[in-house]
Amino acid sequence: MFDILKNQQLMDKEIEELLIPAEKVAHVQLNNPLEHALLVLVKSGYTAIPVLDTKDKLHGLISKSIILDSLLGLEFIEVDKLQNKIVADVMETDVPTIQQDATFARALTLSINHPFMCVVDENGLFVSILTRRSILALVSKYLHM
Ligand code: 4BW
Repeated sequence: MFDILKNQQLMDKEIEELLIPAEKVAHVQLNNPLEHALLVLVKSGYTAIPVLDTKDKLHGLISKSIILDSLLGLEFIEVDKLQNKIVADVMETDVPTIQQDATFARALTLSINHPFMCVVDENGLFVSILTRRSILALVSKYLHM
Protein backbone atom coordinates (compact mmCIF):
# COMPACT_ATOMS: atom_id res chain seq x y z
CA MET A 1 0.00 0.00 0.00
CA PHE A 2 2.72 2.51 0.95
CA ASP A 3 4.53 1.94 -2.34
CA ILE A 4 2.58 5.00 -3.41
CA LEU A 5 4.73 7.17 -1.12
CA LYS A 6 7.87 5.90 -2.89
CA ASN A 7 6.41 6.91 -6.24
CA GLN A 8 8.98 9.40 -7.51
CA GLN A 9 6.50 10.75 -10.05
CA LEU A 10 4.22 11.85 -7.20
CA MET A 11 6.95 13.04 -4.82
CA ASP A 12 8.69 15.22 -7.43
CA LYS A 13 5.42 16.69 -8.64
CA GLU A 14 5.07 20.45 -8.22
CA ILE A 15 2.30 21.66 -5.94
CA GLU A 16 0.98 24.38 -8.24
CA GLU A 17 -2.20 22.59 -9.31
CA LEU A 18 -3.20 22.02 -5.65
CA LEU A 19 -3.11 25.64 -4.54
CA ILE A 20 -6.07 27.78 -3.44
CA PRO A 21 -5.41 31.27 -4.89
CA ALA A 22 -5.20 34.32 -2.61
CA GLU A 23 -8.52 35.77 -3.82
CA LYS A 24 -10.36 32.69 -2.46
CA VAL A 25 -8.57 32.68 0.90
CA ALA A 26 -10.20 34.37 3.91
CA HIS A 27 -7.63 36.65 5.57
CA VAL A 28 -7.29 39.66 7.86
CA GLN A 29 -4.90 42.59 8.05
CA LEU A 30 -2.33 43.41 10.72
CA ASN A 31 -4.15 46.44 12.07
CA ASN A 32 -7.66 44.95 12.13
CA PRO A 33 -9.25 44.92 15.62
CA LEU A 34 -9.63 41.44 17.12
CA GLU A 35 -13.39 41.88 16.84
CA HIS A 36 -13.13 42.00 13.03
CA ALA A 37 -10.80 38.98 12.96
CA LEU A 38 -13.17 36.95 15.12
CA LEU A 39 -16.04 37.89 12.83
CA VAL A 40 -14.13 36.73 9.73
CA LEU A 41 -13.11 33.47 11.44
CA VAL A 42 -16.62 32.67 12.64
CA LYS A 43 -18.34 33.64 9.39
CA SER A 44 -15.83 31.80 7.18
CA GLY A 45 -15.94 28.72 9.41
CA TYR A 46 -12.13 28.35 9.41
CA THR A 47 -10.05 27.74 12.52
CA ALA A 48 -7.08 29.84 11.43
CA ILE A 49 -6.40 32.27 8.57
CA PRO A 50 -3.43 34.29 7.23
CA VAL A 51 -2.57 37.83 8.38
CA LEU A 52 -1.38 40.21 5.64
CA ASP A 53 -0.32 43.85 5.43
CA THR A 54 -1.74 46.38 3.00
CA LYS A 55 0.80 45.27 0.36
CA ASP A 56 -0.20 41.59 0.72
CA LYS A 57 2.95 40.60 2.57
CA LEU A 58 2.41 37.63 4.89
CA HIS A 59 3.03 38.37 8.61
CA GLY A 60 1.38 35.52 10.51
CA LEU A 61 -1.72 33.54 11.33
CA ILE A 62 -4.66 34.31 13.56
CA SER A 63 -6.98 31.68 15.01
CA LYS A 64 -10.10 31.51 17.13
CA SER A 65 -8.12 29.98 19.99
CA ILE A 66 -5.43 32.70 19.94
CA ILE A 67 -8.16 35.36 20.14
CA LEU A 68 -10.06 33.64 22.93
CA ASP A 69 -6.83 33.09 24.86
CA SER A 70 -5.94 36.78 24.56
CA LEU A 71 -9.29 37.76 26.13
CA LEU A 72 -8.74 35.75 29.27
CA GLY A 73 -7.98 37.85 32.34
CA LEU A 74 -7.30 36.37 35.77
CA GLU A 75 -10.97 35.98 36.60
CA PHE A 76 -12.99 37.27 33.69
CA ILE A 77 -13.15 37.21 29.93
CA GLU A 78 -12.21 40.79 29.03
CA VAL A 79 -14.47 41.35 26.05
CA ASP A 80 -13.39 45.00 25.62
CA LYS A 81 -10.04 43.69 24.34
CA LEU A 82 -11.86 42.70 21.15
CA GLN A 83 -11.99 46.40 20.30
CA ASN A 84 -8.83 47.58 22.05
CA LYS A 85 -6.38 45.05 20.64
CA ILE A 86 -5.38 44.49 17.04
CA VAL A 87 -4.40 41.33 15.17
CA ALA A 88 -0.68 42.23 15.21
CA ASP A 89 -0.72 42.20 19.06
CA VAL A 90 -1.62 38.52 19.35
CA MET A 91 -1.02 36.70 16.03
CA GLU A 92 1.25 33.69 15.62
CA THR A 93 4.33 34.77 13.67
CA ASP A 94 6.09 31.43 13.35
CA VAL A 95 4.33 30.40 10.16
CA PRO A 96 5.27 27.57 7.79
CA THR A 97 5.71 28.91 4.25
CA ILE A 98 6.62 27.31 0.95
CA GLN A 99 7.41 28.55 -2.53
CA GLN A 100 5.20 27.83 -5.50
CA ASP A 101 7.81 25.51 -7.06
CA ALA A 102 8.13 23.31 -3.94
CA THR A 103 7.81 19.56 -4.46
CA PHE A 104 4.92 17.46 -3.24
CA ALA A 105 7.33 15.58 -0.95
CA ARG A 106 8.17 18.80 0.91
CA ALA A 107 4.50 19.78 1.23
CA LEU A 108 3.55 16.31 2.48
CA THR A 109 6.18 16.52 5.23
CA LEU A 110 5.02 19.99 6.33
CA SER A 111 1.37 18.90 6.34
CA ILE A 112 2.06 16.44 9.18
CA ASN A 113 2.15 19.33 11.65
CA HIS A 114 0.27 22.05 9.78
CA PRO A 115 -3.33 21.93 8.49
CA PHE A 116 -2.32 24.43 5.79
CA MET A 117 0.75 26.22 4.50
CA CYS A 118 1.02 29.69 3.05
CA VAL A 119 2.67 30.01 -0.33
CA VAL A 120 4.75 33.17 -0.72
CA ASP A 121 6.81 34.57 -3.58
CA GLU A 122 10.48 35.58 -3.33
CA ASN A 123 9.47 38.93 -1.74
CA GLY A 124 7.31 37.34 0.95
CA LEU A 125 4.10 38.34 -0.83
CA PHE A 126 1.17 36.02 -0.15
CA VAL A 127 0.20 34.01 -3.24
CA SER A 128 -2.02 31.12 -2.10
CA ILE A 129 -2.48 28.34 0.45
CA LEU A 130 -1.92 24.60 0.26
CA THR A 131 -4.25 22.61 2.51
CA ARG A 132 -3.85 19.18 4.06
CA ARG A 133 -7.12 18.30 2.34
CA SER A 134 -5.75 18.78 -1.19
CA ILE A 135 -2.55 16.89 -0.30
CA LEU A 136 -4.54 13.91 1.00
CA ALA A 137 -6.86 14.07 -2.02
CA LEU A 138 -3.89 13.67 -4.36
CA VAL A 139 -2.43 10.78 -2.32
CA SER A 140 -5.86 9.12 -2.39
CA LYS A 141 -6.07 9.59 -6.16
CA TYR A 142 -2.71 7.85 -6.65
CA LEU A 143 -3.69 5.06 -4.22
CA HIS A 144 -6.79 4.27 -6.24
CA MET A 145 -5.17 4.49 -9.67
O1 4BW B 1 -15.79 26.41 4.69
C1 4BW B 1 -15.35 25.25 4.47
N1 4BW B 1 -15.52 24.68 3.24
C2 4BW B 1 -15.01 23.41 2.98
N2 4BW B 1 -15.19 22.91 1.74
N3 4BW B 1 -14.34 22.67 3.90
C3 4BW B 1 -14.16 23.21 5.14
C4 4BW B 1 -14.64 24.49 5.47
N4 4BW B 1 -14.26 24.74 6.74
C5 4BW B 1 -13.59 23.62 7.20
N5 4BW B 1 -13.55 22.70 6.22
C6 4BW B 1 -12.94 21.36 6.36
C7 4BW B 1 -11.78 21.19 5.41
O2 4BW B 1 -11.62 19.81 5.13
O3 4BW B 1 -12.41 21.21 7.71
C8 4BW B 1 -10.99 21.09 7.65
C9 4BW B 1 -10.35 21.83 8.76
O4 4BW B 1 -10.63 23.23 8.62
P1 4BW B 1 -9.86 24.29 9.49
O5 4BW B 1 -8.41 24.45 8.82
O6 4BW B 1 -9.62 23.74 10.87
O7 4BW B 1 -10.61 25.57 9.42
C10 4BW B 1 -10.61 21.66 6.28
O8 4BW B 1 -9.38 21.06 5.90
P2 4BW B 1 -8.48 21.74 4.76
O9 4BW B 1 -9.30 22.04 3.56
O10 4BW B 1 -7.29 20.82 4.59
O11 4BW B 1 -8.02 23.14 5.36
C11 4BW B 1 -7.01 23.21 6.34
C12 4BW B 1 -6.97 24.57 6.97
O12 4BW B 1 -6.63 25.53 5.96
C13 4BW B 1 -8.30 25.02 7.54
C14 4BW B 1 -8.13 26.54 7.53
O13 4BW B 1 -7.35 26.96 8.65
C15 4BW B 1 -7.29 26.77 6.27
N6 4BW B 1 -8.14 27.11 5.10
C16 4BW B 1 -8.61 26.25 4.17
N7 4BW B 1 -9.29 26.90 3.20
C17 4BW B 1 -9.22 28.22 3.51
C18 4BW B 1 -8.49 28.34 4.73
N8 4BW B 1 -8.27 29.54 5.30
C19 4BW B 1 -8.78 30.63 4.68
N9 4BW B 1 -9.49 30.59 3.53
C20 4BW B 1 -9.74 29.41 2.89
N10 4BW B 1 -10.44 29.40 1.75
